[in-house]
Amino acid sequence: MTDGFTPGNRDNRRGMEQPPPPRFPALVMKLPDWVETAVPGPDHVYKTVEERMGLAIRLSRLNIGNNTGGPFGAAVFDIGTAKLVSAGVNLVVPSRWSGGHSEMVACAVAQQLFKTHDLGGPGLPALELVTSTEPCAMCFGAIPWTGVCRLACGASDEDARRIGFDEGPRPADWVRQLEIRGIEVRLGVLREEARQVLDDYASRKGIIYNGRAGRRPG
Ligand code: AZG
Ligand code: ZN
Repeated sequence: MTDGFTPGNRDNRRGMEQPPPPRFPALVMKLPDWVETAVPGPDHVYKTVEERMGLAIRLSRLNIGNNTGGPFGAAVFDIGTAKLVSAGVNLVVPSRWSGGHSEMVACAVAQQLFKTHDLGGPGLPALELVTSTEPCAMCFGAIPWTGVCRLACGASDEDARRIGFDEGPRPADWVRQLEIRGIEVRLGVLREEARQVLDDYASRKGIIYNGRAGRRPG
């Protein structure tokens, strides 16, 4: 029914009532199209952690070059085969999702591929998350929930803060806290190369998208 003023849902061609549009939008998240062509084929073996980090950094650089998000890239690898499982880039601004950090995106894509929320679940290979910058407080909290069992990081939290990102209140013993939960952590892998992407983003005046535009109360 319509009130005669507001456009209704009547399909005039068939004279049939259509269901109202959903009140809440569906959540759809998609990697930028360029990612498919930016990664080597599925049989490529990433023999070293530096090679795996090289891919995460490459994703971070291409993300700013293509204007598809912030200066962060991540990837999930099968530890046994050393092959790529999934890729992630920062999608915060284009997806209008504050949680769209590269680590969360890479894990979410892996979870869709394996059809489970738990990447440490039965029958799954052991998985490593490689991120171009150390996880922020949000991602630190979320990583144990993803089910990965290894984490490798490039640039440091300090490198990200230096260009203005508020990485949140991560505990000083965050590495130990992950290790207690069965996640082996490696820091500073190709740090200089990873930091260069952050610095380039800052020089180009890329958006620093902190919550509340970085305003403090008061
Ligand atoms: C971020 N830090 C990391 N490590 N990754 C992202 O995608 C981020 N976005 N903002 N800070
Ligand atoms: Zn994060």
